[in-house]
Amino acid sequence: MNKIARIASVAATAALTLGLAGPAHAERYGIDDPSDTPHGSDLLAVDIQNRDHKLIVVTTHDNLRRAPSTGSGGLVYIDTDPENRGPEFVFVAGFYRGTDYQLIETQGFSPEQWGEPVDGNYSMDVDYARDKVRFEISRPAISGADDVRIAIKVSGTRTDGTSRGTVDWLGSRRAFTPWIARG
Ligand SMILES: [Ca+2]
Ligand SMILES: [Ca+2]
Repeated sequence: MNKIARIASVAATAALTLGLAGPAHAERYGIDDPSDTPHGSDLLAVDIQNRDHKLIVVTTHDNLRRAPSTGSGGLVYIDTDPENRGPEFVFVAGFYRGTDYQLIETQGFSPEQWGEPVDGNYSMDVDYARDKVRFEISRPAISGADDVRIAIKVSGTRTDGTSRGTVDWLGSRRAFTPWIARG
């Protein structure tokens, strides 16, 4: 085989590998969300990658700012067990400077159903320039669950100090995405 043919052969093999890896692995789900509230926390898009070793959720918002007065924050509910009604985990996070985040076990959507913090690796990063929040959750932190589906709720504080009218769910209230296969 001459050099050109060898390169072409390698390229063809690489293309085939990528072609097979696309649909069969790395399940990904993306969806836009309309402008629903006047607040900067308003959810505009979500991208979910259920990779083999970690779950990545990236949310896009109207306008995220560092100021604590924004009160911006969100809840990412993770459903891992279709036999058990509702989500099994909730990622609770503030989106302004100085706030913290925590992944918590839960029996459902209501804060009264929240349980203990999860012992595992997870992180959250806010990109104020791009109005994006990136949540990364290691597979063991969600008990090694395979397929997942997600529900997201965000909210903030208005200039009058109340949170009235700032709650925004991905889609409708307490609605989950379709099940997303483990990649
Ligand atoms: Ca929205
Ligand atoms: Ca469940």
